[in-house]
Amino acid sequence: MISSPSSLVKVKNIAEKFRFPSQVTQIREYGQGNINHTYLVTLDDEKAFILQRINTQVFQQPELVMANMGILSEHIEQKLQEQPLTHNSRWECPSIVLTQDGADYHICDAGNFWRVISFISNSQCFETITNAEQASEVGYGLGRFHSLVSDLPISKLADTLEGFHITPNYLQDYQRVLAETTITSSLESNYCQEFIKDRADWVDILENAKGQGILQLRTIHGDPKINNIMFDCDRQKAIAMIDLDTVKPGLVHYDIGDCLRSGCNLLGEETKQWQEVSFDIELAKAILEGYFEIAQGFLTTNDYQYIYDAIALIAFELGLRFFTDYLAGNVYFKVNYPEHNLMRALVQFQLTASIESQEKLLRQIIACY
Ligand code: GN1
Ligand code: MG
Repeated sequence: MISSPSSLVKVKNIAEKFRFPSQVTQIREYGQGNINHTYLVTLDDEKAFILQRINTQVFQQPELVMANMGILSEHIEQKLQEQPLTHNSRWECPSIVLTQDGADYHICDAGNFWRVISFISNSQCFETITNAEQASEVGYGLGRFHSLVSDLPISKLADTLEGFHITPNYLQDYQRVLAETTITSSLESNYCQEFIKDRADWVDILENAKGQGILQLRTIHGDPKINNIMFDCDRQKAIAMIDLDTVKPGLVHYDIGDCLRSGCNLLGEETKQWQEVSFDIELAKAILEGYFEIAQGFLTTNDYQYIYDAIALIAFELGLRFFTDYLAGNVYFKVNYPEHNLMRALVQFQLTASIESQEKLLRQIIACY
């Protein structure tokens, strides 16, 4: 979506409410987010910042998102000072830029919620992974993040998005929406319905383990898809995790699953060639290797038992969320055309099927750690 010049002028007026260290020279739309509206703000000294309009339909208490972000960055900064890193040496956490009034967000006249965070300097992200070295860095990045927050008590964080990654709830939503939808059936839609029906008995797997105390809640990122892992432009090492809106109590399994479902799909989640989608086992191996190298310090034996299921489940869950949104008339994820969410669902279901077909191999790889 391209902003019109007049809407960019409005965004510039919003930017003026924040305390940037020098003059703003350029503002443009930025990134591929499905929920918030994101702009890159460049200053006259070429420093960059991210200005975002938070989707308050999704994040209904955005001030809690900002409070979590503040707690998280303070924790990470303190931890890095106490125990400086030896591997990669550079790790950063985006920081909040305050408004002229000293607040961490601004509500504009139209009632929208805006915030500014720093852009990690000299960094870049990728939509797809191109080699095993990069994959291993992605795994390292998630592992480093989890390790840095492993002693951040979950009681300090608000639940900013209730039900997020609770797969059985998404199944219930789907069943309700399916019963009410006015979308006419199609071959693809019928395929999705069958795909979901065949897996309905398995959607509770992580929640049951959580309920039985086998898996425990920890601080998680919530959305560690690979374009949320920043690489140093020169050294090509993972140096930050961005998009911290969904940092909250959860299972690390959600994060591991999300990282692999996005990292091992070489065609990316926006492809229209859904039948060609597959899960690249070599990349999975490299991501897991990078991850476990760090994470074995805090993972328990029980945690390992559920990693295969998490990988398949989070791909399936995202497919279910996209398909439900398609049936509901595209009310949650931004879309470019009416069948966009259907196409995205087909991609995730194809990926799930590919993960399932490689279950034995994946379990063997996980068992090595
Ligand atoms: C959404 O907006 P974005 O791209 O950061 C979604 C994630 C999905 C992702 C799929 C809060 O994230 O859960 O995995 O789309 N975020 C929320 O691309 O629902
Ligand atoms: Mg996100």
